[in-house]
Amino acid sequence: IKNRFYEKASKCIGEYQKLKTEHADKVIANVTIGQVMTGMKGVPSLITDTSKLDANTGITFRGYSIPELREKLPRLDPAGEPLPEGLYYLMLVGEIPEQEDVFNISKDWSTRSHVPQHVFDVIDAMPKSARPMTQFSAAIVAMATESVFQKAYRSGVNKKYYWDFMYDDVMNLIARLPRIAAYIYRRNYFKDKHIEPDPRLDWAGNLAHMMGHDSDEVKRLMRLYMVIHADHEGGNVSAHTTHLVGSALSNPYYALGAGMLGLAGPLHGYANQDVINWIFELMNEIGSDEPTKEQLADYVQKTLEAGRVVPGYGHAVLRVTDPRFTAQKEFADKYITHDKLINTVNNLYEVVPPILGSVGKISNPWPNVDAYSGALLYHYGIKEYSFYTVLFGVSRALGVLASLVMDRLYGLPIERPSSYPLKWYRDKASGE
Ligand code: FCX
Repeated sequence: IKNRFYEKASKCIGEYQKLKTEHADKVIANVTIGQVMTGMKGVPSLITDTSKLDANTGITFRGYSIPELREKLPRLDPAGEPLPEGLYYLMLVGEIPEQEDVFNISKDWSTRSHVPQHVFDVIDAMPKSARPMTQFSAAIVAMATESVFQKAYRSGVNKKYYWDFMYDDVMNLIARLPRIAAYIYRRNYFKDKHIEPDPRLDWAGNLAHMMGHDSDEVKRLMRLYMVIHADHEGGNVSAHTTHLVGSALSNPYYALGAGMLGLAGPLHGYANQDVINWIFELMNEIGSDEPTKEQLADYVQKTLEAGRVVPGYGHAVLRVTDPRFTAQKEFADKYITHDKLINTVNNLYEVVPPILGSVGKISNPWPNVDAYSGALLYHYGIKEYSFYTVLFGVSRALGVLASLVMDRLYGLPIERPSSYPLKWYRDKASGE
């Protein structure tokens, strides 16, 4: 896979250089004050090959939508879900892999999956009250002792080989994340009763296994979960942070650790825990675990009146129901006949959009990925929702780290946009 990646991706180095030198003055967009004031939305400023987000159709990975991935990527059995190993290959190489390629990645990750003892020691040094994302990001950063990229840089390696060392770091890091995540899970919620990895299992199946959830259905869910959360083009907080920190030639452990801290924010990945927390709050206040649609509508109104966001709804780019939400709903429709929490999530899907739509200022009233994921995990017995963002993080690593390898292959520079005092924008607004 390394050779295949280099063969394909190295062809783009020339293209990048040509754009940089021959077309440097070409204007591709005008930036408005509105865009600056609303988080740089829609300003083209990043290069990301792994995936692209369309406001009306959702995410595609190298051109393939989520339904297409579920159909075309290799699986362990025909009725199951695609293996995230295949998605990683697709993001990196740009082609749908063969079954054999996917099994090779599984094996490769399995052999690279040993986590050094000091990483567990760092986790164990923290109180169990430390949030799982605090433990997860600290563990990732602690593993920077293993960075071959950092060692190569310090030994003066030529910059044209950076990508090669980055590739190995990234493969090692991805391989170890399930073990770290499961360790935090078992430490926090199962009194440190850890479960050893099973080298015969695939990457996501092993994660479910090490967490102590061994049924075939949970493993299927975990594979789907790891595929749909893996990437969402380059501008979201976790992807952009990883890329930005990497642009300083920080090693990928630092870059991903930083990205994970961005994912931990409530407007990003933490929303997947917030959704469940908010639904339990709602059930508690209403006094029923089967609230009616009228009761749900009242609670949504109350949430808005309290100046809070409705978690799991809205998006910075999307303007339709998130296809990642739909994929999870299809999974639930296929496997789950009756579940009060899932029913409530389905009812909220009917109730919330018209209310948010009527507010006026909310650009997208539709659900995002986080509106469904927690209810599915909860149904399968993964009820410790303060842990959910870690699962998002394990998956997100696939996309952002594949991009990091490409960043170093293309030789992307240190990122450095300009900032101005507020007065400068005020003067611009009044034409001075
Ligand atoms: N509930 C209430 N208000 C909302 C809202 C929601 N679900 N979504 C947006 N708004 C509000 C914003 O807070 C903002 O209010 P303000 O002008 O008073 O500051 C206004 O509507 C305009 O925001 P908008 O342009 O629609 O959205 P942004 O791009 O600024 O923000 C997020 C996008 C996703 C952050 C926003 O919709 C939100 O806070 N949603 C709830 C949290 C959530 O689900 N996050 C997960 C997103 C994602 F899928 C992920 O990263 O995992």
